[in-house]
Amino acid sequence: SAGESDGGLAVVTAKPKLKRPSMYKVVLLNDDYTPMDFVVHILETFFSMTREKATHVMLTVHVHGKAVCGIYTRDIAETKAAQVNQYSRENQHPLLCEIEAVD
Ligand code: TYC
Repeated sequence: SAGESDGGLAVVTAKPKLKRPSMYKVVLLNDDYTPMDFVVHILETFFSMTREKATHVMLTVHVHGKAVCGIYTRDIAETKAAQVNQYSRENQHPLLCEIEAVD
């Protein structure tokens, strides 16, 4: 604390140095083998998308090679990507989810 010679009644003037956390995109990558229905299921389950939104994002990945599923703090983004990759492997699909820093 600032001010040690006042018997505990200092006006503490230190500024709280708060930084917004760095944000990370969770990105889904295309492959030739994962069924479209499984990708839609992933987007509904792990990213709380409606069927319509999930279908649109899945088709964006299918056509363009990748798409952003969501933007989160680093810990949440890492956990989402790890959960998607583990669940995909458990179901024997090669689907890949990655994170990348927001510019
Ligand atoms: N390209 C896959 C297919 O034709 C579908 C697919 C979409 C796979 C999105 C992965 O992230 C993905 N069955």
